[in-house]
Amino acid sequence: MQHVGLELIGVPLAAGGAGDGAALGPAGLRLAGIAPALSALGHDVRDAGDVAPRASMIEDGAGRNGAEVAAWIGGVIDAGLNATSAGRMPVYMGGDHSLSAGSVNVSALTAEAAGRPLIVLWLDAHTDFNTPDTSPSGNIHGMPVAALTGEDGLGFLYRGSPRAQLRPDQFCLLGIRSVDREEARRLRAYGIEVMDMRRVDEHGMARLVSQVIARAEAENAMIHVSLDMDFIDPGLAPGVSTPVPGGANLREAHLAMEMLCDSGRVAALDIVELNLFEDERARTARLAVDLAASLFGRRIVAH
Ligand code: EXY
Ligand code: MN
Ligand code: MN
Ligand code: MN
Repeated sequence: MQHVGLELIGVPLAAGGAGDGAALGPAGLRLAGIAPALSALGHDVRDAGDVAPRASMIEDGAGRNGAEVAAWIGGVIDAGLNATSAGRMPVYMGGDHSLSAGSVNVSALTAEAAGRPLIVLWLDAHTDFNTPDTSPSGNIHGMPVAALTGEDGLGFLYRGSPRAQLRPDQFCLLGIRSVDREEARRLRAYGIEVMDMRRVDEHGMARLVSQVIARAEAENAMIHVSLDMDFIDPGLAPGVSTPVPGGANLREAHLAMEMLCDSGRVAALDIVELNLFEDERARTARLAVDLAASLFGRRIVAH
């Protein structure tokens, strides 16, 4: 792949998730060697350090820890725009998945400024399309897709920030196997594309990822890759807060990354929901680094 400037942005955010372990995610990715792994592929890698939450004036947030999550998302948007305005590609190291309400917004703003559409490939066990009204837990990491598609009850997350318009048809959710009842009803009503694990089983990962890339080619779109580590089967990636059996296997996950790399359309990467408290001998942290390496050009053999 073409060598690019990559900007590592740590987001030690756990307030949007279940439990506190996701706050150690950036440290885990750094210790597992994400910077040298990407540098070894020829990229110019800069570690911007950890995001600072914005001083928040919000008192009327919703969901659990709403005001705190909003402050972090403000910090994510500032750091992401700082990277993209300097022509660097952000790699957001979470932290829980609520951070993607900010990171995907940055990619959409950046694509908009370049006159390009954006497609969001959401690799996850969950659809993250709850709202404060439908959520069974109140945890905002189960809501970022709703926030990004303009759900009224989540606009507070963007107060004080520029905000892009994202339509439901710009999202493709892949690897899904846990959807709440009301969430499922809303996904259908909004027409969001859900490629669940049954579709992976029936059609294979290659065909599904090809479809996403073909659409991006037809629209000349960029692709934001949002990788929730619970996308992968918990037998391989136990270090997550909300494991669901029946996930992607090792080769399916790497193949998706390799194909996305070859598309030349990746705009940004989120690596989220790594929870070191739940990990076993750092295998999930190491797997996350290996998947990032596949996305940025590592190959078994050169083709
Ligand atoms: N759907 C459940 C909820 O909203 O509480 C679980 C969400 C888990 C979200 C993880 C990060 O992808
Ligand atoms: Mn998620
Ligand atoms: Mn998830
Ligand atoms: Mn799609």
